[in-house]
Amino acid sequence: MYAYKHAYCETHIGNSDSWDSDWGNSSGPFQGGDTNEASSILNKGNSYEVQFFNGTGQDWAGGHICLSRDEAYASDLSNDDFHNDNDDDRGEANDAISSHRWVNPDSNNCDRWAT
Ligand SMILES: [Ca+2]
Repeated sequence: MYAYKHAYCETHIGNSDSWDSDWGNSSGPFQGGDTNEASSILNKGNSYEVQFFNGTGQDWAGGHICLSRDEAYASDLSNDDFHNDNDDDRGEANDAISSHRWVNPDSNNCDRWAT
């Protein structure tokens, strides 16, 4: 998966074929200022979906949004909300992703898909 600071995959923040439970700590593929920065995301994986979270930690709880397999992408997260945000304001997923993991497509972990 790939994450970018701006819409339409401009200004690469980072990429990972693994998971990272905190994009703001000092370990893993995403660190420090990478948290709450992503405005577009891409999944080039063929086998697994990517679940992105508003929060951090290996409980993988709280709001999430997903990308499906085979080059699914969200070109502008200002159109997207986390799954537990059902108000009328769109765009809360923008500059708000703080962790990610890969999930099996059969796991039913994803309740909302980025567009
Ligand atoms: Ca990290």
